[in-house]
Amino acid sequence: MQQLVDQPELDFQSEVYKDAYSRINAIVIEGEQEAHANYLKLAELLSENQDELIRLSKMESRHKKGFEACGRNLKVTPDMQFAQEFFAPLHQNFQKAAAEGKVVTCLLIQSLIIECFAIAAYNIYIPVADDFARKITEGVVKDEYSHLNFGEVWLKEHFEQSKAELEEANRQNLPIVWKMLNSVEDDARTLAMEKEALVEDFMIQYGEALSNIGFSTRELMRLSAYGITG
Ligand code: Y39
Ligand code: FE
Ligand code: FE
Ligand code: FE
Repeated sequence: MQQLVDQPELDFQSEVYKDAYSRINAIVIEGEQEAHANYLKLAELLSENQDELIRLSKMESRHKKGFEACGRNLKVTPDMQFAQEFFAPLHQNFQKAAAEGKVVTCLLIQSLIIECFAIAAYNIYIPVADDFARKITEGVVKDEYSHLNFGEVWLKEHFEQSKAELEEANRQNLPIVWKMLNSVEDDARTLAMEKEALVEDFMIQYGEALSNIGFSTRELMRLSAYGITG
């Protein structure tokens, strides 16, 4: 993709860039690691989709390896402690839902919210990434659309009995996403990823997903903006 004319040249070797990358790269590595574990857990909970979910979990492991290579390529050590704290609230909510057998909540957290977050982040990153990371990320983002599709198809097929749990899970988890975005806003900007663009892309992906599952326009507008200002 063409560099915007008013975009200052990014220096991928600069200490400022590498410092921000140590956190963003760690978030992505941790996210892929947790996504791997989450799909294995979903494979346990949804035995009729076991083989497909195990296949998705293996894709997440490959993504993790790819992003670890991106960090090594820039000679950056990922700050995994930061990344674990970053994901802790969503991670805890997923674990709790899984322990209670709440498959719909687990799917909303991983296959809708986290996948839409990943798709938004990777779409915004690709045009401003270094050449090595861009090639890796282009391959990964295609997979993430297929993970989102798994969640959409399952929830569409079980829409009527899932609707109330989806609303409640959205209410508990979407505000966490806005907090997560705020907490990396400065680092993302250092990588030339603007928060406004991330929010916009997330809302488009998430709103489309809710629409595909069966929510009306009115419902999905309310759901996808929940907690964004407070
Ligand atoms: O399904 C997946 O592979 C998702 C786990 C990966 C999440 C990646 C989260 C990226 C957030 C980056 C924020 C940058 C501003
Ligand atoms: Fe864990
Ligand atoms: Fe992934
Ligand atoms: Fe994924």
